[in-house]
Amino acid sequence: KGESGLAEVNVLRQQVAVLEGHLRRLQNAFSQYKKAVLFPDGRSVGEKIFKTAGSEKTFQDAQQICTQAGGQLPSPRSAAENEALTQLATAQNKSAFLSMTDSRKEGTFIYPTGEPLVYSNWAPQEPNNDGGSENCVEIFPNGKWNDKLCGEQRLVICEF
Ligand code: 293
Ligand code: CA
Repeated sequence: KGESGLAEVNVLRQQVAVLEGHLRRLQNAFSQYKKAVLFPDGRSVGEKIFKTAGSEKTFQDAQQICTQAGGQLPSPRSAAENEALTQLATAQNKSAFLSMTDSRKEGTFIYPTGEPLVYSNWAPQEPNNDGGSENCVEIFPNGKWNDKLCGEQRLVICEF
C-alpha cells in the first residue's frame, strides 16, 4: 500500500475514534434518560415500556389518552410483560384496563390489530361475560385477568 493510502487509513481511524466518543456519550445519556422516565411509574420489558397515568378512566377514554400520547393500551403477550403490568397495578392498588376486547365476537378476545390472544392470565372462572356485556379486560393488582364492562373506570396504563 502506498503512502497516500496509509494517510487515508489514518484519517479514517481518527474519524472512527471521534464517532466512538459520540456513541459513548449517547449511550450514557440514554441510560440516564431511561432511568429518569421510568421513575417511579414505568416499567421496561424487552422492547416495551409500560407507564401508568395514575388516573382511572373508562376503556374508551383510556384508549384515547394512550393514543394521544403516541402509545396504546397494554397488550401483554408473555408472563414477563404481564408481570411488569402487575407491578404497576400493585403499586397503585388498582385494576387497569388492557387493550383486548371481544366486542366483535363474544368470547373471542382480540388485540386492537384483530389478532387473537397469544397469551392470557384469566382468573378462575373468567371470562364469564357477567350480565351479558363484559367486552373489556381488567388486570387485577395480583396480575390475574377479568372481563369487565368497558364503561367502568379503571387505572390507565399505556404501552409504548
Ligand atoms: C360474577 C361472579 C363473580 C365474579 C364476577 C366478575 C365480574 O359476579 O365471582 O368475580 O362475576 O366476573 O366481571
Ligand atoms: Ca367477568
